Amino acid sequence: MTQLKVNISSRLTSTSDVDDQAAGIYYVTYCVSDASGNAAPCVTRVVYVVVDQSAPELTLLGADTVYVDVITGKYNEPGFTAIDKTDGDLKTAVQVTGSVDIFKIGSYTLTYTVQDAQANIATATRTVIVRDLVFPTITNDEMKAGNIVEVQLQSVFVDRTVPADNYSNGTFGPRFTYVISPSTAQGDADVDTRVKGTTVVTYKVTDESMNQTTLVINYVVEDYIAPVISLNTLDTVYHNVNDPYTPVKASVTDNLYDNTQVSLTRTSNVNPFQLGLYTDTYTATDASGNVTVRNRWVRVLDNESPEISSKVGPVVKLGLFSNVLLSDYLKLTDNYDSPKLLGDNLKVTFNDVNFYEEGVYAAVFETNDNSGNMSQAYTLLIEISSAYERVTNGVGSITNGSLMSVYPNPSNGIFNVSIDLPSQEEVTVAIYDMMGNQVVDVVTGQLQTGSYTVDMTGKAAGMYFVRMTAHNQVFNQKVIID
Ligand SMILES: [Ca+2]
Ligand SMILES: [Ca+2]
Ligand SMILES: [Ca+2]
Ligand SMILES: [Ca+2]
Repeated sequence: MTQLKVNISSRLTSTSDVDDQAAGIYYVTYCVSDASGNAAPCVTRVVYVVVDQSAPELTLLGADTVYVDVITGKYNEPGFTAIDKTDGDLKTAVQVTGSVDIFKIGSYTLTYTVQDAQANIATATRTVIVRDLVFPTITNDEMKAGNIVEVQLQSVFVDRTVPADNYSNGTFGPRFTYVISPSTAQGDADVDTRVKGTTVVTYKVTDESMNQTTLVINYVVEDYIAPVISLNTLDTVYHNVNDPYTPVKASVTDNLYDNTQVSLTRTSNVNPFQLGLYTDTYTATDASGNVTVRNRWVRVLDNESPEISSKVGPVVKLGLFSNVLLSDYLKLTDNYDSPKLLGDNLKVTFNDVNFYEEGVYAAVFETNDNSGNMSQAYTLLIEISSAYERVTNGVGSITNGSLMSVYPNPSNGIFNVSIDLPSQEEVTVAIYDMMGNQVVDVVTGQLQTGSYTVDMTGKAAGMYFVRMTAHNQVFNQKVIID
């Protein structure tokens, strides 16, 4: 018998409680019967409704591997994105674990994790490498051009070379290797200071990142200490002008060489005949060429006082009515300054000479040289007597005749006497004849300046003297009446 198959799908019925908006377990039941009403057993499908099973998409921005300079560098997070098909932007939900210590060389891993509402997890990692690209340094403050360090012969050698690296600090301590060759057991450069010569030392420092720096120093062992000059005098010496100058010999010592190997020379500009400040300059040079220069200051000075004496003996003998400059009788001497200068500095401290009256008078003088040395006061005695010859080798008086002037002179008997003193004082002016008799009293009183007309038209023609007494001094002016 042939079975006839007929499609009866159209007769299928189903029941369902599926809610695809809510997670859960649902059932769909399918039943069918044929046209004859024969029912087949119903079947049931279990439907699991689940929400979002896909993980978010986590994407790191920037490089997967980031490099940072140790200590000086800084790790800046390049950022990331996290997008979930269901939950949208989950960037703020991303958690980063792990850390970077920029003070420590190494490789650090940062782990980024994000999960959606259904705990679907996404992770990513980034590698941060803290590294040292800076080369170590080697320094020696005493090093000169040509990498030369001078080492004093026969001294104790101290290696002052210092290695350093940026990745060596208080926290970590020295973090490099340091190799010196040649070196001593103590690790310093091996420089023999007992003999002159050059020792070449190589310093090599390598940091943990294998950055390597090399320095070669030429240690030159020599004598660098200059000789010492002793002046054997004070630094400044005083020397009397016009005395021959023989310098005190300086002496020299050296740390290494004896005097046969050290030269000592002197140059000098000392002029003992002229006041001034001079130098003896000593130069010492040892056999290694070390030079010392030292100056002795030499001050040439005049500390001798001038002297005043008389050219004609202790007493100057003059006739009545003599008219002289008393200073002409003085002899002025000094070890350095000229008589002219001493004369310019001459002072009269006392004078009572009256040329119109017999007697023994005195004039006291003193002077000083240009260095300020004062003479002793000198007293010149003047004897005025009719027994001596009248001397008229000078018109005026001891001091400047401009203190008193007579004009016109010669005159017809009428003339003017004018006085002009430095200060007001007791003054007497009178006219005397050749015999010493006062013939006219011109003026007496406290005066400084004044002009007086004298009428002598009634007197005999001839020579007269206008005599002014002021300040204990006598001033004479010859006047002629025609
Ligand atoms: Ca998801
Ligand atoms: Ca370094
Ligand atoms: Ca020396
Ligand atoms: Ca002098």
